[in-house]
Amino acid sequence: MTIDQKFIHQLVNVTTKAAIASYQFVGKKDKIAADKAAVDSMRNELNQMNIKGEIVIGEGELDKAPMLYIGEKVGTTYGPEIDIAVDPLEGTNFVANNLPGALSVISIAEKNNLFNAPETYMEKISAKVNEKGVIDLDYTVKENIFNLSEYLNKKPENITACVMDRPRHNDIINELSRIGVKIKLITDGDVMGALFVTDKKYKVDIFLGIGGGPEGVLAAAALDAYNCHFQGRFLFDTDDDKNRANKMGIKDLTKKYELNEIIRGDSIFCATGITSGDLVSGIKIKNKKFVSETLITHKSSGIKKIIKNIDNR
Ligand code: VTB
Repeated sequence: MTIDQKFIHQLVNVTTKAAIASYQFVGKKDKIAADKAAVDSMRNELNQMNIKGEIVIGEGELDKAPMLYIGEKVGTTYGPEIDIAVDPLEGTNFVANNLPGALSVISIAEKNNLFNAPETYMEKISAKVNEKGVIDLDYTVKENIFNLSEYLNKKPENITACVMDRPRHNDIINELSRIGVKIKLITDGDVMGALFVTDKKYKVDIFLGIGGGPEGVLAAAALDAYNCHFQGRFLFDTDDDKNRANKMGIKDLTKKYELNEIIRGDSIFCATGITSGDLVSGIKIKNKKFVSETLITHKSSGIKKIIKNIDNR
């Protein structure tokens, strides 16, 4: 089974509208209002789609409503059963502070093909490698870099690693520096960070570190279409996290997931820029119209492209 291509433009519409809604808050120092605008818009647009949709990766669980919460049903119900992962505003700090890289992101897969996980941290690694055993979450930083260096036929000092700038990554960053790897530090937005490995133009060979689990699942959806390697390991630190994971049917809390255990079968991924970043341009206003860019991937048709959209409001 595949997901009908007609859903691509409907999803581009969903993330584009959410991006425009959030754009009104660029530089306004209000993360919550920016996020709420994106969430409200996304829910409204999803509810108009002819799908029987369920949010499996969202912003928290039921108690955190009015966010798009895990388990929330969306769509008219007249259509296929679809699992949905959303990050209506990825990079709330970017919008609040008018910084590059804010995105509105969604991914869909057929029912039961998208990992159902609570909102916790995830240890992640990605690279444009389609062989097993080159990079692995269980390897040391050094092993990963040396293996990748051999695989890419590139000296370690010519390899670039993208890491989120967090104290928890000090050991990774120090080790990368010791080996002489070039580091690309990002302040937030690790969906984008993980996707930098998809194309040479971003000049990133490997992405690693701990970030949001939902962001990891979303990145995996796009990486699948690019035939990249991705592994994720959820980190369930508190008892509350562990109980929620158990309730969701996750038995082994320390399991390392391969990309095809996180997302299976066909999928669509859309990310629309809110503020301009390396991946896509942000919202621009030209002749009173909103111009946006969206990165789209559709696994079964092999579509991987950035499209421009002009919103006639
Ligand atoms: C990331 C990143 C987000 O949160 O997953 C991160 O993609 C989670 O880590 O853009 P921290 O708690 O350390 O921030 C963001 O930075 C913000 O939602």
